[in-house]
Amino acid sequence: MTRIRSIELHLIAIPLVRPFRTSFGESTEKVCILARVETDDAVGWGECVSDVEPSFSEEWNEGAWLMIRDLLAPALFAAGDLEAELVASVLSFVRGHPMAKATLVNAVLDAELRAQGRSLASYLGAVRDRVECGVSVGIAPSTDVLLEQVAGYLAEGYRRIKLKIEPGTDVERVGAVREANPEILLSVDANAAYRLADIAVFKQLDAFGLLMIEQPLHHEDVWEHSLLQREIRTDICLDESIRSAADARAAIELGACRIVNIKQGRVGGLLEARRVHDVASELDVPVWCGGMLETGVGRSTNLALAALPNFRLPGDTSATSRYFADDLTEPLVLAPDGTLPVPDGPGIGVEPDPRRLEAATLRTEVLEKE
Ligand code: OSB
Ligand code: MG
Repeated sequence: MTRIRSIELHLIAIPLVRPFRTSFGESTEKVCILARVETDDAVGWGECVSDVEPSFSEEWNEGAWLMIRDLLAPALFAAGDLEAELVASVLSFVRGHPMAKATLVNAVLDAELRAQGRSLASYLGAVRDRVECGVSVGIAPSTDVLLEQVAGYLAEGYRRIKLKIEPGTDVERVGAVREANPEILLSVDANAAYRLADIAVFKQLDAFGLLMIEQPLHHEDVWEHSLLQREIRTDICLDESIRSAADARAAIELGACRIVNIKQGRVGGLLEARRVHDVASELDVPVWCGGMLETGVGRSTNLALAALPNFRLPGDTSATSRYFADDLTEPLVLAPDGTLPVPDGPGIGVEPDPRRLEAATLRTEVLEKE
Protein backbone atom coordinates (compact mmCIF):
# COMPACT_ATOMS: atom_id res chain seq x y z
CA MET A 1 0.00 0.00 0.00
CA THR A 2 1.22 3.46 -0.81
CA ARG A 3 -0.02 7.01 -0.84
CA ILE A 4 -0.22 9.27 -3.87
CA ARG A 5 1.53 12.57 -3.23
CA SER A 6 0.87 14.32 -6.51
CA ILE A 7 -0.29 13.88 -10.08
CA GLU A 8 1.34 16.05 -12.72
CA LEU A 9 -0.48 16.36 -16.04
CA HIS A 10 1.32 17.32 -19.25
CA LEU A 11 -0.41 18.07 -22.52
CA ILE A 12 2.17 17.24 -25.16
CA ALA A 13 2.40 17.54 -28.96
CA ILE A 14 4.88 15.78 -31.28
CA PRO A 15 4.80 15.94 -35.10
CA LEU A 16 4.09 12.67 -36.93
CA VAL A 17 6.56 11.67 -39.66
CA ARG A 18 3.63 11.42 -42.09
CA PRO A 19 -0.02 12.37 -41.81
CA PHE A 20 -2.25 9.53 -40.56
CA ARG A 21 -5.72 9.39 -42.12
CA THR A 22 -8.54 7.07 -41.09
CA SER A 23 -12.22 6.95 -42.10
CA PHE A 24 -12.90 9.44 -39.28
CA GLY A 25 -10.17 12.04 -39.74
CA GLU A 26 -6.54 12.98 -40.28
CA SER A 27 -3.75 13.74 -37.79
CA THR A 28 -0.45 15.44 -38.52
CA GLU A 29 0.73 15.49 -34.91
CA LYS A 30 0.27 13.40 -31.81
CA VAL A 31 -1.37 15.42 -29.03
CA CYS A 32 -2.03 13.67 -25.73
CA ILE A 33 -1.95 13.84 -21.95
CA LEU A 34 0.84 12.25 -19.94
CA ALA A 35 0.38 11.76 -16.21
CA ARG A 36 3.31 11.59 -13.82
CA VAL A 37 2.17 10.09 -10.53
CA GLU A 38 4.40 10.47 -7.49
CA THR A 39 3.81 8.13 -4.57
CA ASP A 40 5.64 7.85 -1.23
CA ASP A 41 7.82 5.17 -2.88
CA ALA A 42 8.29 5.96 -6.59
CA VAL A 43 7.24 7.84 -9.72
CA GLY A 44 5.04 6.27 -12.42
CA TRP A 45 3.91 7.33 -15.89
CA GLY A 46 0.63 6.91 -17.73
CA GLU A 47 -0.27 8.04 -21.25
CA CYS A 48 -3.88 8.88 -22.07
CA VAL A 49 -4.93 7.50 -25.49
CA SER A 50 -7.64 10.08 -26.15
CA ASP A 51 -7.15 12.47 -29.07
CA VAL A 52 -7.91 16.14 -29.79
CA GLU A 53 -11.46 15.35 -30.91
CA PRO A 54 -13.97 12.73 -29.72
CA SER A 55 -14.02 10.82 -33.04
CA PHE A 56 -12.64 7.38 -32.15
CA SER A 57 -14.66 7.39 -28.91
CA GLU A 58 -16.58 9.90 -26.78
CA GLU A 59 -13.42 10.89 -24.90
CA TRP A 60 -11.11 13.73 -25.96
CA ASN A 61 -8.06 15.41 -24.49
CA GLU A 62 -9.62 18.48 -22.90
CA GLY A 63 -12.45 16.39 -21.48
CA ALA A 64 -10.03 13.79 -20.12
CA TRP A 65 -7.94 16.55 -18.54
CA LEU A 66 -10.96 17.93 -16.63
CA MET A 67 -12.16 14.41 -15.78
CA ILE A 68 -8.80 13.57 -14.23
CA ARG A 69 -8.35 16.95 -12.54
CA ASP A 70 -11.85 17.48 -11.12
CA LEU A 71 -13.13 13.94 -10.46
CA LEU A 72 -10.64 11.09 -10.71
CA ALA A 73 -7.55 12.58 -9.04
CA PRO A 74 -9.50 13.97 -6.04
CA ALA A 75 -11.01 10.50 -5.51
CA LEU A 76 -7.56 8.91 -5.47
CA PHE A 77 -6.23 11.51 -3.03
CA ALA A 78 -9.26 10.97 -0.78
CA ALA A 79 -8.76 7.19 -0.85
CA GLY A 80 -5.48 7.50 1.11
CA ASP A 81 -3.38 4.33 1.07
CA LEU A 82 -3.87 2.56 -2.21
CA GLU A 83 -2.59 -0.09 -4.54
CA ALA A 84 -2.98 -0.26 -8.31
CA GLU A 85 -5.45 -3.16 -8.18
CA LEU A 86 -7.83 -0.95 -6.16
CA VAL A 87 -7.71 2.14 -8.39
CA ALA A 88 -10.50 0.99 -10.75
CA SER A 89 -12.91 0.45 -7.87
CA VAL A 90 -12.09 3.85 -6.36
CA LEU A 91 -12.85 5.42 -9.78
CA SER A 92 -15.98 3.34 -10.49
CA PHE A 93 -18.30 6.13 -9.27
CA VAL A 94 -17.63 7.73 -12.67
CA ARG A 95 -19.46 5.93 -15.45
CA GLY A 96 -17.42 5.35 -18.61
CA HIS A 97 -14.34 7.47 -19.37
CA PRO A 98 -12.06 4.41 -19.69
CA MET A 99 -9.22 6.37 -21.32
CA ALA A 100 -9.00 8.91 -18.49
CA LYS A 101 -9.21 6.11 -15.91
CA ALA A 102 -6.58 4.01 -17.71
CA THR A 103 -4.10 6.89 -17.48
CA LEU A 104 -4.22 6.73 -13.68
CA VAL A 105 -4.51 2.95 -13.31
CA ASN A 106 -1.41 2.52 -15.46
CA ALA A 107 0.60 5.30 -13.82
CA VAL A 108 -0.11 3.99 -10.30
CA LEU A 109 0.77 0.45 -11.42
CA ASP A 110 4.00 1.73 -12.99
CA ALA A 111 4.96 3.48 -9.75
CA GLU A 112 4.12 0.40 -7.69
CA LEU A 113 6.20 -1.91 -9.90
CA ARG A 114 9.13 0.52 -10.00
CA ALA A 115 9.12 0.58 -6.19
CA GLN A 116 9.30 -3.25 -6.25
CA GLY A 117 11.95 -3.27 -8.99
CA ARG A 118 9.63 -5.52 -11.05
CA SER A 119 8.87 -5.23 -14.78
CA LEU A 120 5.32 -4.72 -16.01
CA ALA A 121 5.72 -7.68 -18.38
CA SER A 122 6.64 -10.03 -15.54
CA TYR A 123 3.77 -8.72 -13.38
CA LEU A 124 1.21 -9.23 -16.18
CA GLY A 125 2.42 -12.76 -16.94
CA ALA A 126 4.54 -12.35 -20.07
CA VAL A 127 5.58 -15.50 -21.91
CA ARG A 128 7.89 -13.92 -24.51
CA ASP A 129 10.63 -11.31 -24.61
CA ARG A 130 10.01 -10.08 -28.17
CA VAL A 131 6.77 -9.08 -29.87
CA GLU A 132 5.88 -9.44 -33.57
CA CYS A 133 5.08 -6.11 -35.16
CA GLY A 134 2.63 -5.05 -37.80
CA VAL A 135 2.03 -1.58 -39.12
CA SER A 136 -1.23 0.32 -39.53
CA VAL A 137 -1.14 2.23 -42.83
CA GLY A 138 -3.32 5.34 -43.08
CA ILE A 139 -5.53 6.09 -46.09
CA ALA A 140 -3.10 7.32 -48.74
CA PRO A 141 -3.65 10.09 -51.32
CA SER A 142 -3.55 7.51 -54.15
CA THR A 143 -3.15 3.78 -54.81
CA ASP A 144 0.40 4.33 -56.09
CA VAL A 145 1.44 6.15 -52.93
CA LEU A 146 -0.16 3.38 -50.85
CA LEU A 147 1.75 0.66 -52.73
CA GLU A 148 4.98 2.57 -52.20
CA GLN A 149 4.34 3.00 -48.46
CA VAL A 150 3.45 -0.67 -48.04
CA ALA A 151 6.60 -1.76 -49.91
CA GLY A 152 8.69 0.46 -47.61
CA TYR A 153 7.21 -1.06 -44.44
CA LEU A 154 7.64 -4.61 -45.74
CA ALA A 155 11.28 -3.87 -46.59
CA GLU A 156 11.78 -2.77 -42.96
CA GLY A 157 10.53 -6.18 -41.81
CA TYR A 158 6.97 -5.59 -40.59
CA ARG A 159 5.13 -8.88 -40.40
CA ARG A 160 1.59 -7.73 -41.04
CA ILE A 161 0.13 -4.82 -42.98
CA LYS A 162 -3.15 -3.26 -41.90
CA LEU A 163 -4.82 -0.90 -44.35
CA LYS A 164 -7.22 1.77 -43.19
CA ILE A 165 -10.22 1.70 -45.52
CA GLU A 166 -13.23 3.86 -46.30
CA PRO A 167 -16.19 3.51 -48.67
CA GLY A 168 -15.38 4.32 -52.28
CA THR A 169 -11.74 3.23 -52.58
CA ASP A 170 -11.75 0.05 -50.47
CA VAL A 171 -11.90 -2.83 -52.97
CA GLU A 172 -9.59 -1.21 -55.52
CA ARG A 173 -6.91 -0.30 -52.94
CA VAL A 174 -6.99 -3.60 -51.06
CA GLY A 175 -6.97 -5.51 -54.36
CA ALA A 176 -3.91 -3.60 -55.57
CA VAL A 177 -1.98 -4.22 -52.34
CA ARG A 178 -2.93 -7.90 -52.39
CA GLU A 179 -1.94 -8.29 -56.03
CA ALA A 180 1.48 -6.76 -55.38
CA ASN A 181 1.96 -8.88 -52.20
CA PRO A 182 0.21 -12.24 -52.60
CA GLU A 183 1.77 -13.88 -49.52
CA ILE A 184 1.72 -11.26 -46.75
CA LEU A 185 -0.52 -11.14 -43.70
CA LEU A 186 -2.94 -8.39 -44.72
CA SER A 187 -5.86 -6.92 -42.80
CA VAL A 188 -8.13 -3.88 -43.04
CA ASP A 189 -9.60 -1.48 -40.49
CA ALA A 190 -12.79 0.44 -41.33
CA ASN A 191 -13.14 2.33 -38.02
CA ALA A 192 -16.92 1.87 -38.12
CA ALA A 193 -17.39 3.54 -41.53
CA TYR A 194 -19.86 1.01 -43.01
CA ARG A 195 -23.41 -0.21 -42.52
CA LEU A 196 -24.86 -3.68 -42.83
CA ALA A 197 -26.33 -2.62 -46.19
CA ASP A 198 -22.72 -2.43 -47.51
CA ILE A 199 -22.44 -6.22 -47.28
CA ALA A 200 -21.54 -6.48 -50.98
CA VAL A 201 -18.25 -4.67 -50.27
CA PHE A 202 -17.32 -7.21 -47.60
CA LYS A 203 -18.18 -10.10 -49.89
CA GLN A 204 -15.77 -8.63 -52.44
CA LEU A 205 -13.08 -8.21 -49.76
CA ASP A 206 -13.55 -11.92 -48.95
CA ALA A 207 -11.69 -12.69 -52.20
CA PHE A 208 -8.43 -11.17 -50.90
CA GLY A 209 -7.67 -13.71 -48.15
CA LEU A 210 -7.53 -11.08 -45.42
CA LEU A 211 -6.44 -11.99 -41.92
CA MET A 212 -9.39 -9.98 -40.59
CA ILE A 213 -11.70 -7.02 -41.11
CA GLU A 214 -11.48 -4.70 -38.11
CA GLN A 215 -14.53 -2.81 -36.86
CA PRO A 216 -16.55 -2.63 -40.09
CA LEU A 217 -19.78 -1.29 -38.51
CA HIS A 218 -20.85 1.26 -35.90
CA HIS A 219 -19.38 0.63 -32.44
CA GLU A 220 -22.81 0.08 -30.90
CA ASP A 221 -23.94 -2.41 -33.57
CA VAL A 222 -22.63 -5.61 -32.00
CA TRP A 223 -25.75 -7.47 -33.14
CA GLU A 224 -25.26 -6.27 -36.72
CA HIS A 225 -21.62 -7.41 -36.61
CA SER A 226 -22.93 -10.88 -35.75
CA LEU A 227 -25.24 -10.78 -38.77
CA LEU A 228 -22.37 -9.66 -41.01
CA GLN A 229 -20.01 -12.33 -39.63
CA ARG A 230 -22.53 -15.03 -40.59
CA GLU A 231 -22.47 -13.83 -44.19
CA ILE A 232 -18.73 -13.46 -44.84
CA ARG A 233 -15.75 -15.80 -44.66
CA THR A 234 -13.18 -13.31 -43.36
CA ASP A 235 -12.90 -13.07 -39.58
CA ILE A 236 -14.28 -9.90 -38.04
CA CYS A 237 -12.14 -8.27 -35.33
CA LEU A 238 -13.73 -5.73 -32.98
CA ASP A 239 -11.90 -2.65 -31.71
CA GLU A 240 -14.20 0.30 -30.83
CA SER A 241 -17.06 -2.00 -29.70
CA ILE A 242 -15.03 -3.64 -26.91
CA ARG A 243 -14.73 -1.53 -23.76
CA SER A 244 -14.49 -4.26 -21.12
CA ALA A 245 -14.07 -7.97 -20.55
CA ALA A 246 -17.87 -8.22 -20.34
CA ASP A 247 -18.18 -6.62 -23.80
CA ALA A 248 -15.64 -9.09 -25.16
CA ARG A 249 -17.54 -12.06 -23.75
CA ALA A 250 -20.85 -10.81 -25.14
CA ALA A 251 -19.44 -10.07 -28.60
CA ILE A 252 -17.71 -13.44 -28.87
CA GLU A 253 -20.70 -15.42 -27.56
CA LEU A 254 -22.95 -13.58 -30.00
CA GLY A 255 -20.68 -14.45 -32.92
CA ALA A 256 -19.97 -10.77 -33.64
CA CYS A 257 -16.20 -11.33 -33.93
CA ARG A 258 -13.64 -14.12 -34.06
CA ILE A 259 -10.66 -11.94 -33.12
CA VAL A 260 -10.32 -9.13 -30.54
CA ASN A 261 -8.12 -6.02 -30.75
CA ILE A 262 -7.03 -5.14 -27.20
CA LYS A 263 -6.16 -1.51 -26.54
CA GLN A 264 -5.55 -1.13 -22.84
CA GLY A 265 -6.57 2.54 -22.88
CA ARG A 266 -9.94 1.78 -24.53
CA VAL A 267 -10.89 -0.72 -21.79
CA GLY A 268 -9.83 1.31 -18.73
CA GLY A 269 -6.21 0.26 -18.36
CA LEU A 270 -3.85 -2.68 -18.10
CA LEU A 271 -5.76 -4.67 -15.48
CA GLU A 272 -9.04 -4.74 -17.43
CA ALA A 273 -7.00 -5.42 -20.59
CA ARG A 274 -5.61 -8.53 -18.95
CA ARG A 275 -9.18 -9.61 -18.12
CA VAL A 276 -10.17 -9.13 -21.79
CA HIS A 277 -7.18 -11.28 -22.72
CA ASP A 278 -8.27 -13.98 -20.24
CA VAL A 279 -11.90 -14.06 -21.42
CA ALA A 280 -10.83 -14.38 -25.06
CA SER A 281 -8.33 -17.07 -24.13
CA GLU A 282 -11.03 -19.03 -22.27
CA LEU A 283 -13.27 -18.84 -25.37
CA ASP A 284 -10.33 -19.72 -27.67
CA VAL A 285 -10.41 -16.41 -29.54
CA PRO A 286 -7.02 -14.90 -30.48
CA VAL A 287 -6.25 -11.32 -29.49
CA TRP A 288 -3.66 -8.82 -30.67
CA CYS A 289 -2.47 -5.51 -29.29
CA GLY A 290 -3.86 -2.40 -30.95
CA GLY A 291 -2.36 1.05 -30.74
CA MET A 292 -3.36 4.71 -30.74
CA LEU A 293 -0.15 6.21 -32.18
CA GLU A 294 1.25 6.36 -28.65
CA THR A 295 4.57 7.91 -27.67
CA GLY A 296 7.29 5.61 -26.33
CA VAL A 297 5.58 5.70 -22.91
CA GLY A 298 2.35 4.16 -24.22
CA ARG A 299 4.05 1.84 -26.69
CA SER A 300 6.35 0.40 -24.01
CA THR A 301 3.20 -0.22 -21.92
CA ASN A 302 1.60 -1.99 -24.91
CA LEU A 303 4.67 -4.15 -25.58
CA ALA A 304 4.50 -5.58 -22.06
CA LEU A 305 0.82 -6.45 -22.54
CA ALA A 306 1.46 -7.99 -25.97
CA ALA A 307 3.83 -10.49 -24.33
CA LEU A 308 0.88 -12.38 -22.77
CA PRO A 309 0.18 -15.85 -24.22
CA ASN A 310 -3.09 -15.26 -26.09
CA PHE A 311 -1.63 -12.36 -28.12
CA ARG A 312 -1.33 -14.71 -31.08
CA LEU A 313 -1.21 -12.24 -33.99
CA PRO A 314 1.23 -9.42 -34.82
CA GLY A 315 0.07 -6.15 -33.24
CA ASP A 316 -0.07 -2.50 -34.28
CA THR A 317 2.85 -1.39 -32.08
CA SER A 318 5.48 -0.23 -34.56
CA ALA A 319 8.98 1.17 -34.19
CA THR A 320 9.51 4.83 -33.24
CA SER A 321 10.61 5.72 -36.80
CA ARG A 322 7.11 4.85 -38.10
CA TYR A 323 5.62 7.63 -35.96
CA PHE A 324 8.10 10.27 -34.81
CA ALA A 325 11.45 11.79 -35.70
CA ASP A 326 11.86 12.66 -32.03
CA ASP A 327 9.95 10.63 -29.40
CA LEU A 328 9.81 11.36 -25.65
CA THR A 329 11.77 8.19 -24.88
CA GLU A 330 14.73 6.41 -26.45
CA PRO A 331 13.70 5.10 -29.90
CA LEU A 332 12.21 1.60 -30.15
CA VAL A 333 14.05 0.02 -33.08
CA LEU A 334 12.58 -2.77 -35.22
CA ALA A 335 14.80 -5.86 -35.54
CA PRO A 336 15.25 -7.22 -39.09
CA ASP A 337 12.91 -10.09 -38.14
CA GLY A 338 10.08 -7.60 -37.53
CA THR A 339 10.03 -7.75 -33.75
CA LEU A 340 10.45 -5.27 -30.89
CA PRO A 341 11.88 -6.21 -27.48
CA VAL A 342 9.55 -6.35 -24.49
CA PRO A 343 10.92 -3.82 -21.96
CA ASP A 344 12.45 -5.60 -18.97
CA GLY A 345 13.35 -2.70 -16.66
CA PRO A 346 11.23 -1.85 -13.59
CA GLY A 347 7.63 -0.83 -14.39
CA ILE A 348 7.14 0.10 -18.05
CA GLY A 349 10.94 0.20 -18.35
CA VAL A 350 11.19 3.65 -19.92
CA GLU A 351 10.87 7.28 -18.82
CA PRO A 352 10.34 10.46 -20.83
CA ASP A 353 13.60 12.30 -21.36
CA PRO A 354 13.18 15.57 -19.37
CA ARG A 355 14.53 17.74 -22.19
CA ARG A 356 12.31 16.14 -24.85
CA LEU A 357 9.29 16.25 -22.54
CA GLU A 358 9.80 19.92 -21.91
CA ALA A 359 10.17 20.64 -25.62
CA ALA A 360 6.91 18.78 -26.38
CA THR A 361 4.84 20.16 -23.48
CA LEU A 362 2.06 22.64 -24.26
CA ARG A 363 0.69 22.85 -20.72
CA THR A 364 1.33 21.40 -17.25
CA GLU A 365 -0.77 21.26 -14.10
CA VAL A 366 0.16 19.79 -10.73
CA LEU A 367 -2.65 18.16 -8.74
CA GLU A 368 -2.32 17.57 -5.02
CA LYS A 369 -4.57 16.69 -2.10
CA GLU A 370 -6.62 19.76 -1.14
O1 OSB B 1 -8.45 1.95 -35.08
O2 OSB B 1 -6.69 0.93 -34.62
C1 OSB B 1 -7.27 2.00 -34.80
C2 OSB B 1 -4.81 4.92 -34.51
C3 OSB B 1 -5.61 5.87 -33.92
C4 OSB B 1 -6.93 5.57 -33.67
C5 OSB B 1 -7.45 4.32 -34.00
C6 OSB B 1 -6.64 3.35 -34.58
C7 OSB B 1 -5.30 3.67 -34.86
C8 OSB B 1 -4.40 2.77 -35.54
C9 OSB B 1 -2.91 3.02 -35.35
O3 OSB B 1 -4.73 1.90 -36.31
C10 OSB B 1 -2.20 1.96 -34.61
C11 OSB B 1 -0.83 2.42 -34.14
O4 OSB B 1 0.11 2.35 -34.94
O5 OSB B 1 -0.69 2.87 -32.99
MG1 MG C 1 -8.95 -0.11 -35.12
